[in-house]
Amino acid sequence: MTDKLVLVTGASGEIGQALVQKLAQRGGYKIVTADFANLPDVIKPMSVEHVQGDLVYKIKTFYDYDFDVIFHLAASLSSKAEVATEDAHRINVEGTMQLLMMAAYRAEKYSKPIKFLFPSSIAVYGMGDVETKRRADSVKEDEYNSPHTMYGCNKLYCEKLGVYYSKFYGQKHLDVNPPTMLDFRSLRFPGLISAFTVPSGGTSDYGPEMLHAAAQNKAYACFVREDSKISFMAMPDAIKSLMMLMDAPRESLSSNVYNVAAFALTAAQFRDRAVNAFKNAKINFEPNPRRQGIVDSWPADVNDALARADWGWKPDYDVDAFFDDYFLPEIRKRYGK
Ligand code: AKB
Repeated sequence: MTDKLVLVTGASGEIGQALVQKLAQRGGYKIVTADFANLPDVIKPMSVEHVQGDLVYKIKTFYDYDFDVIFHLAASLSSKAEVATEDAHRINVEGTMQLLMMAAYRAEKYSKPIKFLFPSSIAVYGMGDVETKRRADSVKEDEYNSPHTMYGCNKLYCEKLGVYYSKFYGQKHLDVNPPTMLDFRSLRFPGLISAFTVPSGGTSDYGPEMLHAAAQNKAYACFVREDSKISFMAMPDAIKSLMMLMDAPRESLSSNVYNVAAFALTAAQFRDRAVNAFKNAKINFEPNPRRQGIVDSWPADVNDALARADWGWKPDYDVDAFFDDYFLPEIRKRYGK
């Protein structure tokens, strides 16, 4: 069987690096990567070609490729997007729309299905106020869809664009013989934590930043209050969910968009775990009003019952397994602690 041709945009980012490694390890894929930045050395040999630059201006390049699967990971994350809103809109919305158009065009022209995997986020939710967040606790996909951030608006709109291009573009659903599909599948990720990379530009970054700082004996000033609670997930589980959703038979999917969850923690619980693991950790709390507001607008937890029912989603790492079996052993190797 010939290898499937896969495009991974945002390949140099945290999810991108982990995903490219997983695809290469599984085998059966020819991986084309794209990113604004160079490819990190660790994934360079796994990419058959790297397209470097701004996706919006590079899009023409991709019309010549016969992709089977597209993972569109490139994005400007929530904190960065909030200070550079127009830029974020261009990267997050314009880039996604261009890629969806290309995929829809090729799927129809060559009568060949293309899977389009899109990481969305808990940022699509907007809880209104802290009391509503506390009362709601864990939210379902169709609840509280009123984002407070540019990034959240971008992600929610791109979910809708994905559904539009896969189901309604050209209003062909009225045809007796509908055209071959652009098969759009999206996951709403919580804060992700990798033992190998650190995020930048996000608002859930206080979780991984705190842990990586503690592991290196560096002091850390957490930019949200101790009681701030959102859901988090180990990077290997994020990659597992992307692979599971890619593999799921279309007939089993009752939705285009799924929550995935693993564990929800307050910032104080993170601190306690960090101090417990690294006795010299120095962590204090200096809330930044802008970033605090973003975290307050995100749900304390998400309900992922739909993903569990439709395609058998289950994380490998709950909070104890995350620390004991993944993060701490890996980080101790990395920093020699
Ligand atoms: C961010 O903080 O912007 C991201 C996210 C939760 O989507 N990590």
